[in-house]
Amino acid sequence: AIGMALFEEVSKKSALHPKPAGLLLNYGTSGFRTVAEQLDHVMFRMGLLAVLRSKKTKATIGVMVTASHNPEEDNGIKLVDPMGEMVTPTWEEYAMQVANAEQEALLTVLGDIMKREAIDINQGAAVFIGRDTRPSSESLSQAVLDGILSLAGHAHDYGVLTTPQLHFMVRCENTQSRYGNPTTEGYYQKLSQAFVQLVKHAPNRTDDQKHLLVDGANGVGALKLREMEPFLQKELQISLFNKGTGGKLNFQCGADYVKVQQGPPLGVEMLVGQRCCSFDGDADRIVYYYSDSEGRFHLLDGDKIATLISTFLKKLVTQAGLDLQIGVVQTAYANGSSTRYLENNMKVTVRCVETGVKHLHHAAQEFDIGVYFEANGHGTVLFSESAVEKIQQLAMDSSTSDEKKSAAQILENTVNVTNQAVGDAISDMLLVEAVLAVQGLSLQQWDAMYTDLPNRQRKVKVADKSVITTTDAERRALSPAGLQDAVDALVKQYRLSRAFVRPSGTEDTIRVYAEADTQENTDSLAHEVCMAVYRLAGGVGEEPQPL
Ligand code: G16
Repeated sequence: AIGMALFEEVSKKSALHPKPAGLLLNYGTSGFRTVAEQLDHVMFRMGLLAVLRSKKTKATIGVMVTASHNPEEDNGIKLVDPMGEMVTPTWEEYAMQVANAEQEALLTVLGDIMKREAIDINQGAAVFIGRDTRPSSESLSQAVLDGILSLAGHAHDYGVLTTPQLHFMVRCENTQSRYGNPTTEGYYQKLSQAFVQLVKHAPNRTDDQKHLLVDGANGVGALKLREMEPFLQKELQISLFNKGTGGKLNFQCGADYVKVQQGPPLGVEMLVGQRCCSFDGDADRIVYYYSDSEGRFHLLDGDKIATLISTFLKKLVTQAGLDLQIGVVQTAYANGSSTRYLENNMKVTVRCVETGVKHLHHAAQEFDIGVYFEANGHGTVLFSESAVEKIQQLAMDSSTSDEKKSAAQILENTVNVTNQAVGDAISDMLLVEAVLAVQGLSLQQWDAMYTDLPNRQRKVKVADKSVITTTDAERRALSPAGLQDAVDALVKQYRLSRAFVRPSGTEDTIRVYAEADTQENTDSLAHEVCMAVYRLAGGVGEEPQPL
């Protein structure tokens, strides 16, 4: 009887969030993502689905309203599972069924999922909601709330949060606060305490060394960083740009812009050699950069961050005498030089998986310490439970040598400064800053660990991006016929070259990646691959032009 009444409520409320007939959306690399106007029904329905997921897992589930690096006009939604990780693949499938059901079929689809998953309708449900600063996010998160309440779920709306903060809250809640307190204050406290402890191992830092320029992409990261500053006890002195007070979100600024353009964002006044970083629109990505005395721009992307962190961790693990396997997980976008450096110089295991944090996170869980980063700056470090226990025991062991103990204490604080739920620009920033400080490394020294191969990312518009399918962690195209052969033939004409094409899972476009011995050759390879995509995969609009 309870079930019937609830279903009537859902039916009534869903009529207020009608689905445009015929509209079909994909749960992509990181949830649903499209122009904000098309998303109201998706939001309402994801509220419903989050309640079911919560009943199923008997835990709090997260919903984040954001389109991250996409233009301000877009929006999207990400579902967060109990440990703060991305929702599991079977439920991505359900998410698509629920989002795409025509109005009259919605209740049947929900009923089927409940049957398939043996969900008890009387089980309680709780959902945490967060949203970014997009103008459309407020009303869209109201729609999520409507969905949750119409299925009688309990909702906690955090309002504006970074995506990683929402993931953090969910993990804290479901570990009964062992991971931290599920409040913004809890987040600031946990991360900054660990950071302050870490930089104690680097006494006498000058003001210059504590100074960092941050491009907030005109998004939520800027707001939250300002809130966090007092907790950092002046150990980090931040000059914040693109704070969102005037400029447009992600427009000519932010991590994605800087990575793709390989140049500085608008609105940041950088002096020669100054340490700068950019967040993206929901603050789950970060890249570093500086400009040298000849005015050359140097980018330190996700690959460089992964290398810096894994080198640091390996040194500490060795110094502590711990037997822990460190692995690095990358995607096809990882610069060839970074992979070679990690394998040949660092002697760590490297794995390559498909684009999307969900894939990297999963692969990183197979190591005692799994460092995962996409080249675009999305990543974090995962420490297995047993690794954390070993580190903690050693840090407290009074019989151990000072050297080992100090290494273990640094490792322990490294664990605590890291947001293990998901890649997090703020947490990654603190981690990088601490690693540089503790090792006394300058940005230039970090940059010199290896030299990136020249690389280029481009986009090609096609009529239907699903005509391109890929295999081998997206490094090879299976369809359309002839495309991979064409790419192979082009790659052969250059030295140290590599290229691949794949459909984006967040934008309506095909992405093209190329690298080769010189920037000129890379650009020409990238252009030729774009032309092959345009010709063989149904390009629309103007032909790709050489850069
Ligand atoms: C999202 C994903 C990332 C992915 C990026 C681009 O980032 O979380 O893992 O690399 O999209 O994906 P694609 O090439 O499929 O469009 P964000 O920061 O936009 O959430």
